[in-house]
This record gives sequence, structure tokens and C-alpha cells, in this order.
Amino acid sequence: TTPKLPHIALIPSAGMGHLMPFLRLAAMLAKQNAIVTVITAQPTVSIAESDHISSFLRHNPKINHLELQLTPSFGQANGAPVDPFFLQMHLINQSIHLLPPLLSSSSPPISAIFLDFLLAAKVAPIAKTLHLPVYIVCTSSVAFLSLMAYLPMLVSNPVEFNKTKAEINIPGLPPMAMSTIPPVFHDSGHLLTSIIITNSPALSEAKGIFMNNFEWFEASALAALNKDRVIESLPPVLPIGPLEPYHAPHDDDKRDRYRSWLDNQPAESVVYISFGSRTAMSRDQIRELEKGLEKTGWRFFWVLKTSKVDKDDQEDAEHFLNESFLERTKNKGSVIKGWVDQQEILAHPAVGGFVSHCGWNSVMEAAQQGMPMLAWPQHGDQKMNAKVTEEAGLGLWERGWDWGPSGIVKGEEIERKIVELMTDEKLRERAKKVGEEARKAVGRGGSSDKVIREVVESLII
Ligand code: BUP
Repeated sequence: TTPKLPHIALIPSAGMGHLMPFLRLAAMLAKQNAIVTVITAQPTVSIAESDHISSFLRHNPKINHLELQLTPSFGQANGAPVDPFFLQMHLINQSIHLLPPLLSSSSPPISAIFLDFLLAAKVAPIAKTLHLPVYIVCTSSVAFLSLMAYLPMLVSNPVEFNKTKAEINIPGLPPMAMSTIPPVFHDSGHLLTSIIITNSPALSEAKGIFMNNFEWFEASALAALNKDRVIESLPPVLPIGPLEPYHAPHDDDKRDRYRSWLDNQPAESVVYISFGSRTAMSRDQIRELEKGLEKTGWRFFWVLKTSKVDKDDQEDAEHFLNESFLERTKNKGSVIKGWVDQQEILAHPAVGGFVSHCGWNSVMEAAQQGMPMLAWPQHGDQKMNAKVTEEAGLGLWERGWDWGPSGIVKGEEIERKIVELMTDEKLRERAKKVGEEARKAVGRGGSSDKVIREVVESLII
């Protein structure tokens, strides 16, 4: 009989940082002739998510789509407002009883599930009942995966895992500075913390853990995990990145305008600034960033966000910026509100540096382009990702920078660091080397390419 192509179900959790790598993986698997079904939660938190799902499906008509209908919720727990993305992660788990009928009615029958780490505990038992192999997709760095995998051990030892300690020790890894650990991890009642603690033990149920990463980039942390040094029961940790952007041509007026703006700038003359899809900037910090950018004299392309969820972020950039700043910089800079194609911007020859919050997808996109970064992390995994970025030689990281409750970074500081980002030739060289290694990994026969091919082949029946 002819071998049967595997039918893989992909299940992401909430937010663009989770959706994007899953869609990229879906496209990659389809290219290797796997049959692919993407299962997403409905409704999504952000417009960006629903827009990307529909445009992805339009341009990848062979990929199937199923929806998990969530029960509406009021976004409150114990009266306190909850981060809508964390709440969504929780709600997807609460609605997971809707998954088995979706899986069993798929045709041809599903042969494997690739699911988000944040769904592992609920989905692994379902997969077991259906005799389906499970691969977990981790959307962060290997360093952060280690921390999440070890978190149940940490929280069970409050004496050691104490905010006042300078660092923590995870077996097999260099000490981690407490300042890089998300403060909410000290509160096991916090929604994100409890989601992670619940899901970590289920990592061991999977056949492998995929990382949007490549061996060279985080080699020693990967080796530690794969030698059972962090925790014993982990399955192989498999770097398959940087995940390649999928084909989804998108032309609209806004895009045409910023593309042609970039086309008219000299090579490597533009600083690209973005803090990802979920991080809003305060008015005070916006003022300081304006000052810093203007003083550097470098050209800039700044994606401005002023609300956590895009639905609430409707005003134009002009509404938040100083009129005189806009007037003085009109030939030097561009400030955009709303979604841009980051992958395309990072690949543009005019862009020479990236000021980033260090969301993991952004780090991998910069790695792929060999783009020097200035890490300006805020919360979640970002500080740990910033450290990884610095250690790999891809970026600079000024540890004291914080906004929000802990303070504002002054314009002069920003100016100094951006000048360093744009003029440090050693950094540019190292970043180029990172880009070469990244492209080697995903090229035919490269380390990441080999891993994903082997997994798909192993699923052919
Ligand atoms: Br904003 C924005 N265009 O305008 P991260 C983001 N992206 O293409 P996250 C755009 O979304 P947190 C935009 O290239 C990346 O693939 C970007 O994921 C793309 O950060 C993705 O970088 C964003 O992991 O923030 O998830 O937005 O770290 O807070 O989860």
C-alpha cells in the first residue's frame, strides 16, 4: 500500500506571539506535504489574530481550519482586571472538552497533535485516549523553557525562590539573575503563573518539544536540557527555526506608503522601533523616546502602541506625539500606528538596527536577518530573551531600563544607546554571523531543517 501522509492538528494559544509561529509551522508542514489542520479559539482577543487567521487561510487554501468556540467571559477574577491574553489562555483550557469531537470528526483521521505549551496538561490526556502522538511547541527561548519546566520545583521551595535572592540555580544551567525572572512567578495564584505550573509537568507526555530557535543560537542551554540536566523527564528539545515567514501578500495604502518611505532611505540608516503586539507605551515614555530619537540624528521607523489590545488602539500617531517633533523630524522619521509587516521591515536594506521588547518571535526574526538589536525588555520572558540575545552577540542590553511602574528611560540615555546600536561595527559583524548561522540552520540539510523533516517522516504511516 502507498504510505499515508500524516494529518497534523496544530493548536496555538492566545496572542500574536503564539499564533504567528504556529501559522509559520503550518505552512512549513504543508510544504512538506503533510495535511494540516489549524485549530484556533473563537473569538480571538485581538483584531490582529483574526485578520491573520483569515488572510493565512486565504493564501494557503490547502490548510484546514477548525474553531474552538469559547464561552464568553467578563475578564474579571476576584474583582481584579485580568490581562485579556492570559484570560484567553485560561479560557481555551476551560473549553478544551470541545476538542475531542473536532479531532475525531477530522478526515482523514488526525495522526499527530502539535500544541502550544500552555495547553499541554489538558490536551495530552485527550491525545493519549485517541492514541495520538503529541509534540509541544514552545514559543519562547530555551532559557525560558528551562525556567518554566523547573518552575513547579521553584515554587515548592519558597525559601530558595525568594524575591530578595540575587539569583536562582537550575541544575545544569548557569545561575539566573532574579531580576530576569518575571515577578509574577513568585505569586502562584497569578493566572499566568498557575497556567505554567499546571502545564509544565505535562511536557514529559510529549514526544518532543519544538523550539522556534536554532542549535547555534542557544547551544549550551539546549545541550543541558537534552542531557536531562534541568529536569529528568523532558522529551527531546528540538530546534526547528527560525521559522520561515509564510507567503501572504498584503497590499494596502498604508503598506505602500511605508514601503516607499523605506525605499527612499539610504542603506542601514534607519532604526526600527517596536515593542510587540501587547505592550503599550505611556505618554511620558513617548516624550522621552521622541527626544532621544531626534537627538541621535539617525532616521527612524517607529511602530507606536498605546493600548494592550489593538481594538482599543484606534487613534492616529499624531494624537500622541508632539506636533513640533513631527514637524522637525518629518524628513527623518516615520511613526506608524497599527500593524506593519515586521518581517518585511527587518529584511529591508534601509533598516540598520532594531530597538525591541525582545518578544521571542522578534528575536528570531532579527536573528534571521542578522539585524543588530537594542534589547529593551519589559515583562514576561522578555528579560531572559534579552540576555540570550546579548549572549549570542545579536544585541545590546542595558539592564537598568524599565518603564511603567519602575520608571522612565530618559531621552539622553536612549540617544546614547541608539547611537551605539547604529555605530558599533563589532556588533554589526557579530549580528551578520548570527544571520549566516540562522540561514544555514534552515537551509537544506541544516540542523533545523533536518529535525522537522525527520519528525514529519516519522509520522508517515
Ligand atoms: Br506589533 C507587530 N507587525 O506590527 P513577539 C508584530 N508583528 O509583524 P509579542 C508584526 O508579531 P510579547 C507588528 O514580527 C512577531 O512575529 C512580529 O511576536 C509580528 O512579541 C509577532 O515578538 C510578535 O514574540 O509580545 O508576542 O507581540 O512578548 O509581549 O508576548
